[in-house]
Amino acid sequence: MAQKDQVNRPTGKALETMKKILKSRFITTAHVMFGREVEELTEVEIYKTIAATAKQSISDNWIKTNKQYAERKEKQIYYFSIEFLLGRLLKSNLINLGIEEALKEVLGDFKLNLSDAYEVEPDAGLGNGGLGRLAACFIDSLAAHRYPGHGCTIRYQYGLFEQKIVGGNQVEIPDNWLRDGFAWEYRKPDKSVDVKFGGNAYMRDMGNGKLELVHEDPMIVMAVPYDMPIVGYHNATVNTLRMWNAEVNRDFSDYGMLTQEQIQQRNDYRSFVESITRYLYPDDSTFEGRRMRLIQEYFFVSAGVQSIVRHYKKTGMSIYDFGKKIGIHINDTHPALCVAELMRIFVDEEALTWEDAWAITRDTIAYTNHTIMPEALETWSIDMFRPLLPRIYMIIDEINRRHLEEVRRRYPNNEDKVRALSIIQDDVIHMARLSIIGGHSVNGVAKIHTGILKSTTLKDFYDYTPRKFNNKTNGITHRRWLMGANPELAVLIDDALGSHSWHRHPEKMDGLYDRVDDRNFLEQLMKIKHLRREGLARYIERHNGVKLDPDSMFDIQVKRIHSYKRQLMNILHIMYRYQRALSEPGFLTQPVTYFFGGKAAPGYYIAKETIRLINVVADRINKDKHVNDFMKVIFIENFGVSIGELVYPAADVSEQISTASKEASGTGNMKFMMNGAITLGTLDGANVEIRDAVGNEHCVIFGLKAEEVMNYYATGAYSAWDEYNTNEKVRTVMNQLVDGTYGDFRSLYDYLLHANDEFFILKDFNAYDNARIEVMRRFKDKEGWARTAAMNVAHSGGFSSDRTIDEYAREIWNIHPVIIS
Ligand code: GPQ
Repeated sequence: MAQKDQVNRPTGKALETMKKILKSRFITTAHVMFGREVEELTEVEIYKTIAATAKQSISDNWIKTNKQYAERKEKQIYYFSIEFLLGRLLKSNLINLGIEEALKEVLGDFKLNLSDAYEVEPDAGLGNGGLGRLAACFIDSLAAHRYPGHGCTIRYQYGLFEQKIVGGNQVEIPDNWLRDGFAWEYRKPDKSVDVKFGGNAYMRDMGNGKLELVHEDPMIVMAVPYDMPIVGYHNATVNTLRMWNAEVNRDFSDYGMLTQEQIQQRNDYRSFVESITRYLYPDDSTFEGRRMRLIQEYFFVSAGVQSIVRHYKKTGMSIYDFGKKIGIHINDTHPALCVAELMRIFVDEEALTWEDAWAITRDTIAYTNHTIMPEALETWSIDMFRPLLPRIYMIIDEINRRHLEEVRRRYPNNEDKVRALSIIQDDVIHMARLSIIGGHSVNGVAKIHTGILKSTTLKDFYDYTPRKFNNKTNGITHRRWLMGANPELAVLIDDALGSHSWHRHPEKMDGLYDRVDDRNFLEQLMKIKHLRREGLARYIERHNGVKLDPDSMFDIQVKRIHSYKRQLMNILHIMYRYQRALSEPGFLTQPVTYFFGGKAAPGYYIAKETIRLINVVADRINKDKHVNDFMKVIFIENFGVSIGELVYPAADVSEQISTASKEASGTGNMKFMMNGAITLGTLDGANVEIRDAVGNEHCVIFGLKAEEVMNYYATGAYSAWDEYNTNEKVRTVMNQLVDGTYGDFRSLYDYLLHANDEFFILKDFNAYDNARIEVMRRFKDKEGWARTAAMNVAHSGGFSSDRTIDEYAREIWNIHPVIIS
């Protein structure tokens, strides 16, 4: 980037001036918002006053940014995602604005503590896991690198449920995150648009040889946008995340004139509309096929696309240049209807020819795939789809008809190919196929994942249009996951590199490579790790009532609970070691604290039983004086972004143990590595690239390879029973699931044996055992371990989403940094 980095931390006179301005704004804001002196504010009011003070540093740049993008007719990117898992925003906004230090001091003058205020903010939990958090990291990096790139999503009234553990079981509590209002949003009712559902759509002959669309009796839902500023890091860029809310489009107060039936209809309509944006669906990587989910998808797609076209037309640019000036990125297939909605607007409203509309649409759209798991792929039955979205169905049908004509020209007399490439097959609409056909780019999220898409999952499409396919390995924003979550480590890196430039150019972190043999540096790094373990231990003592040893090895698996992620293998292995420890005194030599954290989808029985097993085993072990100095097991309740900020920096070992081929990328693996944990993992997702970056000496890899897994699936040659019968370690712990040692876990036993262990937990068990022994062996060598931690931090710059976003910008979107002045 051309422009020189600005100074990060103001000092001396500049700091004094900044403090003065912030202080007077802070006092005035308290007066204006709450009619109170600062000393009288409640906790929530303090938080809100700080947020509003920060907003005053944002708004000028936000207006400027929008104005300059428009004036310069810059190409804009819109990242459509049904989830944005933002977490808390106050701290990251203050860091990005460069006013955190100054505000801390201003608050100090009032005997207030900034970190207390951070804790008051609820997480914006508008996502389930990796996919939603990726979107949040991406918009941070877009703004940091001054790209004209925005987000588009749903403003759910309730985010992902809050998890409570009651008697070992997960209980779901609604996440009423908007209860006290959301400080960062701006309602823009004048920018509302109408979204149509149902009714009757057909083409009418105009008499002059022209056909015209008629859409009779649709139900109209008003989409109202709420905009959030996305603040660039120490620059003047402020992009926008637009969140759509569903509302009734008129105010019905004239009940007196209506019949009972009409009143009933209106009430039904109102309750339908109000339910559209009420809940985030809590399923991660699993397709549920619920009608309301399809309604949500079209709702935010239609609202988002309509508002983009409306805004574009205001700039006066030609509709034929739309694809050169606008990019729409669809994050997985949930926003795939962007393809059909763009076509609808171009053909029905802008009167373009089908051919022109299609060329522009494909120029505009790009798609990211996030999984190869068949149960996650979205397929809507025509029976459900057509009555709900009649015009959109007609358009998809026509897209497919023309597409298949082309397929038949390419592959004459090959109806197998036609079926495989058809968007609609057996009365079902395949959303991934629509996304591929309707765009110019398809990408996977890690090298191995993209490879599998090309060779297996999407092979027919790769053969058909190989040039559309490309890889973009995921990344995470190091500003939140390192600078925000582990400030002492950030300062250590600043000092070691003698510069702040890695804050926006994370690849410069590899300069730390020069320090991995520097004793003093390693000592400080280990001190910081200790500090973070103490912090997590304090949190756990408060929440779980269990006292932990901050000198023990912290071995952590935090992520959604899912069979393929194999939390079950982890806890079975802990059961195995515990059982050995009881029968062989002296078996345990290395104190280890094992942590789990993550939510299960409410209807996912095996995942919920896994949580119960972890909690029952934890309770037993934590109360057993025989082993207590050497092992403890902790289930961290309600894992999410904010708790993650406490957890990742405290880890020594990062558990990344998914069945090879199943985890598309993983991003938690990157958060751990960046904070100096060693990866204990399979060759899956981005683990492969982490291994390539740090080398085998600085991670521990085990288990079946992706090809081996896929071979077993293809040949059916794996038998869980054989594994059970021939492997004593496996048999011992399996039997404990049903012999009463921990109560009754027959469902897990049956899942592994009778359902043939679809994720090879028994098969990989011994390899996992050896890998864990290897990790403990390495941990005992304190110097070697510190060096490994340093190597992981040093090589983590390539896993910043800044790198990922630069690649998207260059290779998919064709956008450039815009310097706001
Ligand atoms: N992912 Cl399909 C989700 O979090 N939810 C989903 O519904 C699907 C994928 C994850 C995927 O499992 C991880 O491996 C990725 O790192 C993440 O998306 C972001 O790409």
